Amino acid sequence: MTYILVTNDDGVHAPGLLALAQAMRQLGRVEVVAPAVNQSAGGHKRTVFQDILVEQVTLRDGIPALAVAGSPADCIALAALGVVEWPPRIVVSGINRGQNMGQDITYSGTVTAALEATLQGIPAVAVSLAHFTAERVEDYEVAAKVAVSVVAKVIEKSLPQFTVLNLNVPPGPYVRGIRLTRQGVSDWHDEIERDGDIYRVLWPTPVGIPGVIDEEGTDFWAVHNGYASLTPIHLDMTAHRFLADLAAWDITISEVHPQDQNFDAEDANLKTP
Ligand SMILES: [Mn+2]
Repeated sequence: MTYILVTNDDGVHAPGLLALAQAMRQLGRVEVVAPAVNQSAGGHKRTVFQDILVEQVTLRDGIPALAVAGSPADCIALAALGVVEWPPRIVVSGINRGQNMGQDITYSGTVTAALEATLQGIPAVAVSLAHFTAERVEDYEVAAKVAVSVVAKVIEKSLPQFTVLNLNVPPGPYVRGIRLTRQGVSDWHDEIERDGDIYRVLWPTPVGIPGVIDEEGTDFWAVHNGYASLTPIHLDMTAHRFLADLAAWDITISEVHPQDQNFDAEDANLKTP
């Protein structure tokens, strides 16, 4: 039996999660562990110094689920640490209400849940629908079908270490196919409002996909052109192409230590975490 863990960042009662959980039942046994409330744009947050409440809930079609008072990454960590009965063979995160492309993926709880899964040694796919106002389960059905094709292949092939797949599906109803893409560049313009001491940062409200640099071969380009976009993402965030330039800066330091006669450099090194 293939155990599939489904999570999201929009919260356990989001329509995209229900559509995804229903579709994944074609591929194995589905367990749902998801945030109790919307955690969108929460990034790769983990709860480590506070208690985490986990409650049994029932989704609209009767699927049992665990609602976690925490982040998407908390959900994955809890599952990997034994909160679910069986170790998940794969994690599928989504279907997010709205795309997760370009550098927005570092904000995305949908994507960071997948990143947490690969840290825990579980292959993972993040799934997003490029439609910020999709409220009905049916709105997510096409994206769920695309996800089934991708997830079935990942179950067969697995994924390299620290590597996840980021799937974005255009708002439909037709999807022209799937394109392997690289991460593009998003170019949002946040705005701020002030009311006395209260500041309100307004996220851009996208109509379509504005404000992006729409270069061929990117995730944005594919979705703009009616294709599902599949981007492999790796957790090695080193800017490899910049390393040689940085070396040419020739940053050096002389030995650094406190001006304390009793300072024991060897002892200090031992205590360095
Ligand atoms: Mn979200």
